[in-house]
Amino acid sequence: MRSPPIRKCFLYVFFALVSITNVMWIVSSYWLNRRLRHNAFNVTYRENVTSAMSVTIRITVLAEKPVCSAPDKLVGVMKMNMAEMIKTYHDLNASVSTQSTRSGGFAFEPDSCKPKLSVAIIIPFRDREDHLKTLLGHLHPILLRQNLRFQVFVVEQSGNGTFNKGRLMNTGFLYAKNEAKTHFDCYIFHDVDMLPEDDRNLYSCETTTNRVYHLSCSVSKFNYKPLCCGMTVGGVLSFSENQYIKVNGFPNDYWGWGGEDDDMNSRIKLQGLRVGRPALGLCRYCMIEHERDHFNPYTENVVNDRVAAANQKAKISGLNNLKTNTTGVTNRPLYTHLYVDVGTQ
Ligand code: UD2
Ligand code: MN
Repeated sequence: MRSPPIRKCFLYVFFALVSITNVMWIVSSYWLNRRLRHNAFNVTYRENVTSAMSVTIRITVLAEKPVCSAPDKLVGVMKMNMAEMIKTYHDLNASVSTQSTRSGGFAFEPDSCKPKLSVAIIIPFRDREDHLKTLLGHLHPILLRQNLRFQVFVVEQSGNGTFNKGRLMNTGFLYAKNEAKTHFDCYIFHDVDMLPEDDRNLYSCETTTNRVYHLSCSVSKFNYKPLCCGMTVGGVLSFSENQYIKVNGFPNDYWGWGGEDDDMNSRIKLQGLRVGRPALGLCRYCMIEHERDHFNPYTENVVNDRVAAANQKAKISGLNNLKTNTTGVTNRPLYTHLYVDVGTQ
């Protein structure tokens, strides 16, 4: 049966009004959001657009966030079931937590306060996607609990040539320092397979002393034996910007597995810096078990010769003569991905 014209008319007017209201609501929310950001207010909003007719926008307007105090939500020792963690690793295309805000560019920070420290995490990478998923799902909530602003840079070596971890580290550092939109106080060089076991091990650095920090000083791979004085600085190592520049970064000429960490150890000493280590219980890390990678072979003689010559070399191989080519940069939900041609041996 056909509706009488008057009813049809009402329906048209009704739908027109609803559509106009929706459009106005979206436009005004967008405008408000931009204005408030501009005025240094903090706005968090969530959009859930299920259809043109149903728009839910929640806007929380807070005055300027307070500066973060010492972290008070740390859990301490984390019970980690590796078998479970590896099975339930995180989807790299999804955000980990709703408790964080993007701050200028692609760094994260806690919703509730303004961090005092800003940290770049630099991960050398190739062909370890499962490790990356496990690490990021685990690390992101810890860094938020530590009240940090942070951005993760995954620096992937392109092609199948021999791995060169030093060049990847240096490329990641220079990108984070010069190209990222956030200023970083600390640069933390982080193997992809290292999972912190205690969130009181702060991902920070010393900006005013001569100490760099070896955050991973007790590792499952070495049966949690304390790593100390004169030993390797592999795994997870933290610098201020000036400290990393002072040591001229990692050496560029270690191809394959081994040596670059020992060379770094000697660079640190050569520059009169010291290696600090957190209290033993705090610096426990679980290294995900793995085989040696196919394109990361160990060449004993070459490594030993180079480490012996490390002190002479520190000034001529590192940040100051790095020649790599970053062929792609992609900002993904959890990290910034650099795709790097490190050159050939
Ligand atoms: C030790 C050190 C590590 C490094 C290495 C010698 C500790 C806890 N770790 O680790 O810092 O100095 O010896 O080079 O002391 N990677 C890839 N794909 C590859 C090869 C390497 O992603 O094909 C990356 C990844 O981040 C990995 C890191 O390089 O964690 C170190 O390589 P590794 O895990 O094979 O070396 P490992 O466990 O002997
Ligand atoms: Mn490893």
